[in-house]
Amino acid sequence: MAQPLEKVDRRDAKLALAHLFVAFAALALGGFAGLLQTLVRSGKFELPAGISYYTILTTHGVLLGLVLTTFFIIGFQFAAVSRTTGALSDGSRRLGWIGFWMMTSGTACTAFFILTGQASVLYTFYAPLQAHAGFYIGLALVVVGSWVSGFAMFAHYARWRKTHRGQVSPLLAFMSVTNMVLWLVCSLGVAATVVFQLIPWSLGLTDRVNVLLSRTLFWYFGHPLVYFWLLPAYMVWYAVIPKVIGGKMFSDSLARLAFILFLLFSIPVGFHHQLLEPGISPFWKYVQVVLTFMVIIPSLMTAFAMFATFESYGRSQGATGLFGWLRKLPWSDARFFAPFVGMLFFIPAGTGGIINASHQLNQVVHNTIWVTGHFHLTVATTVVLTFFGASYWLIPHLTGRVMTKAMNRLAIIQTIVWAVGMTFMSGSMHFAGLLGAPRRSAFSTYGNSPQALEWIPYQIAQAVGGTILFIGIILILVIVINLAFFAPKGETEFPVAEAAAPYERAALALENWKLWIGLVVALILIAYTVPIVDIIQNAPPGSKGYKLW
Ligand code: HAS
Repeated sequence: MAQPLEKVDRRDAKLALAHLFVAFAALALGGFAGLLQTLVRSGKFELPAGISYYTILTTHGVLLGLVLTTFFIIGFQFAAVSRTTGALSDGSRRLGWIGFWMMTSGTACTAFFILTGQASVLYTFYAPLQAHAGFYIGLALVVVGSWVSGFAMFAHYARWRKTHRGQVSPLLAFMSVTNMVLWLVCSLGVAATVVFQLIPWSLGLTDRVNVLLSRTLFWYFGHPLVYFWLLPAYMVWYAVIPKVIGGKMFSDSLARLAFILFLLFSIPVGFHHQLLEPGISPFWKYVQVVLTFMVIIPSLMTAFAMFATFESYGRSQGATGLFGWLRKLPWSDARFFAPFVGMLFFIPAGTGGIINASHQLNQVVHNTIWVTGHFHLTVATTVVLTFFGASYWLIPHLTGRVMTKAMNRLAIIQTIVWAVGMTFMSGSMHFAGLLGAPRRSAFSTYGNSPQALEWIPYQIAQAVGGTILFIGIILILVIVINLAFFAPKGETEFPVAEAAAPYERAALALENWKLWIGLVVALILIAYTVPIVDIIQNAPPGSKGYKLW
């Protein structure tokens, strides 16, 4: 396998850093909105100046779910490809900057319309709720900008392969490319509904919208979106954490296979978000639920690989007994501790996902705040804690600084604060959801109905958790600002692990993109063609737009 390069090129570092700064700015603003939401839902606090709950809920979801994640991921991936396959060419870097500015101006446009109360349609922007056209146009710019960045990565990877014929590409580059292929294929769905349905409708060019079609196109994008968030966390788990703990990666081929399985199975499954939606035949829901259970397999493979990595390392250090290896792990190193806590939370988070995907159980939890609890464990804990853990080496690597012991200690405290806050908030969301508390709703006692009154203590616990989490946001921002501008100058490693078996050579077939993309297209056509034709052919007249805020 080719020797990985040691450092990210300085010009690529700037590009990556620019993305990370926007991501953390989104975290600051979106996190503050989150704090306000939990306070409002406790029933003990009202927003001043007539600000709508739904305005801050939209701000929170868009900035954290869409902006923080997309910017962090693209910045991280630019750094990863530059580190492992060499400096970007001038052309690719220019494309990267064009993508960055398109995404940033799109975000500014969307944020303007949300903050001025003209787009309180939440992050899923379900029709027939209708936002100002500027909201959709801004989002379209973000998506197209991310494609431009994706093309920059593809071009760089293609150049590397041309000059390294017959070689397997470095793992992090392979993973970044897989994630961008997944993103490109799935975001075609959201681009289609935004460009062909929602923008003309919000501009008044069309009067009515096919609601079911727009939701179906949204979820064609919306579920793979969650794996677009998850895969960079898995990149850190597979390719970085083994090096951080001083061990080796369990298997390079297993990691690649897991990523290919995500590419294949994460897209044709959107109906598991629409299991209670009328207008889609139960047969097609069943097909997509089966495919959903397929996409659980690569996560189970990842759990296996992580356990194997940790146990092999512990045993190599002389650990004995069933769990003796746990004691050998570097608990005081925040680069390991934060992602590890993320992994731990993924066990209940993933279990919750399997419950959601089970058709009958979905009837109990759908549209309840249980689902909000589920995604705060998955994306807001597993993924985000891993991103924080990665920032502890990535930012100083890119800025030419080193993390001090004091900052490392603060990062450990930050992780604990996050875990405690999320246990309160997400735990009570799960319980309240089981008692029927709805999601996407402001505080209400529903005319003091006894059932709604049961939810109040859980909503207060959510506010307690939300407040603790906000302290966690302040802590991470202090650390990030320190690492970017104030930490002592020096060299920080971008850790990249070696495979346990150095002679292991991943099958070149895993990089046969024609084969994998062909299979992806075939699976999508099987899962979606008949239902979409049906949704279009048997469509009701469509709906006018509503502005209910
Ligand atoms: Fe989900 C709804 C099903 C994973 C995010 N999900 C959502 C929404 C979001 C979201 C944002 O089927 C709400 C969307 C909205 O606004 O309406 N989800 C699943 C399934 C999985 C899953 C089957 N979701 C995720 C991930 C997300 C995410 C990942 C973000 C990053 N989800 C659903 C369904 C709904 C849904 C339905 C719709 C519900 C409804 O009705 O609206 C699976 O991918 C989960 C598989 C994961 C595992 C866990 C493996 C564990 C690992 C950790 C190992 C630990 C180690 C450390 C090694 C099987 C890998 C241990 C060490 C020790 C010492 C113990």
